[in-house]
Amino acid sequence: MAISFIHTGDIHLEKTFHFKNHQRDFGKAHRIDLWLTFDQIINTAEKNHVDFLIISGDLFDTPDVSSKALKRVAEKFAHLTETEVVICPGNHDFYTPSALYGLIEWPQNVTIFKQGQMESKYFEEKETRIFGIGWTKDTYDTMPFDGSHINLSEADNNILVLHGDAYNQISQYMPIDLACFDYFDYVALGHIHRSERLTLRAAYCGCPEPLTFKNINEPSIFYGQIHHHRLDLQKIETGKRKFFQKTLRVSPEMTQNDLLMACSDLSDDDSKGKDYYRLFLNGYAGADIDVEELRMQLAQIFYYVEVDDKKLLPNIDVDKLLEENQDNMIGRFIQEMRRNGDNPTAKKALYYGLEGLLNSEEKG
Ligand SMILES: [Mn+2]
Repeated sequence: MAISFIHTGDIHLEKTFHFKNHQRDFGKAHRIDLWLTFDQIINTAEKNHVDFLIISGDLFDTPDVSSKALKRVAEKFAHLTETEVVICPGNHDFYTPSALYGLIEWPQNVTIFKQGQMESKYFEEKETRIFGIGWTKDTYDTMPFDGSHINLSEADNNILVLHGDAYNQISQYMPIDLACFDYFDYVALGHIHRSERLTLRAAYCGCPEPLTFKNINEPSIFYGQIHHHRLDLQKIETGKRKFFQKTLRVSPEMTQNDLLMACSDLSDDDSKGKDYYRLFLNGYAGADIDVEELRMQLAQIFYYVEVDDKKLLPNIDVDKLLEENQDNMIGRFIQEMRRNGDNPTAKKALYYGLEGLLNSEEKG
C-alpha cells in the first residue's frame, strides 16, 4: 500500500549555544527556536496525515535532558492522531536504560531502536517494515552489522534508518556503506548536518533548524511517499533563523555612514530582523571609521551581528610610504599609479595594489 513519511533528525533539542555576541542571551533564544521548529515538524506531520515520522538520531543534543523536556517531547508525539514515530538514537542521544529515552514512558505510537544492532518493527496496517540500528554508546568504528543481505518482503514497504557517516569509511561515527543497502525503498540517514540526497533512495535530512555558521544550506525536512516501491521525496523548508557570513571590502575613502549603509545593504529587512550575521571587514579604513560604534549601530538594525575587523587595516599614509620606498618596487608603484590622477577608481587601484605588495613583502 502507499505510505507517506517525514524524515528529520539532528534537531539537537536542549543544545547549549555559545554566541560571540553577548548583547542579549542569544543562546537561550536559539534553544527555544529548536523547540519551535520541533513543533513545526509535528504540526506538518499531523496536517499532512503522514503515516510515519522518522527521526534519524540526535533528536536531543545531550544525554542530560530534564524529564520536563522529555515529557514535553512525549506529549507532542502522543498528540499525533495518525502518525507512528520511529526514533533511531544517534551519537548525541544514544540509548541507555538509565538516561534520556530510558527515563520515561513513551506513548504507544513511538518506537525507539535500542539494541545497538540491526532490528526492525513491522507495522501491519501499513504493510511497512522499518529497520534501524539505534546507538547504545557514543562511538562506533565499524557498523554493528555483518553486511549480509537482509531478506525483505516484496509485498511490504521497507525503510532503513541509520545514524552515521556515509562519506568517510574510517569514521568513528559508524561508517555506512550505502551499497550494502541499495535494495531498500528508502534509507533515512542522520548525523551529517547538511541535507543531501546521496542516491535515488538515500538521503541525509540535515538540521531542520541550523545550529552554527557552518550550517549554510536551506534547513529542511523530507516529505516522502512510497507506492509500489516507487519513492517520491520532496524537501519542505523549515526553521526560524539562518546563519550568514559576509565579507565587505572597506576602502579609505568610505565614511562611517558609507560603511554602515554598505553593511545594512547586505540583506533585506526581514532577514536582518531574524537571522545571524557574521561580517568580515577587509581592507583599509579611513581615519573616521570607528568599528565599535559600527557594532552599536548595526545592533539596532540586525537581530544578531558579529563584526570581525581582524583584517581591517588602518589607512595607508601614501606620502610617507613613498618617502620610505624611493628606490624600490613599492615607491615605483606609487609613482606610476599616481599618474592616473586622484579619482576614486585610481585611488582604489593604488590601495589594493599596495595591499598586495605590502602583504607579499611581509610574507617574503
Ligand atoms: Mn547531529
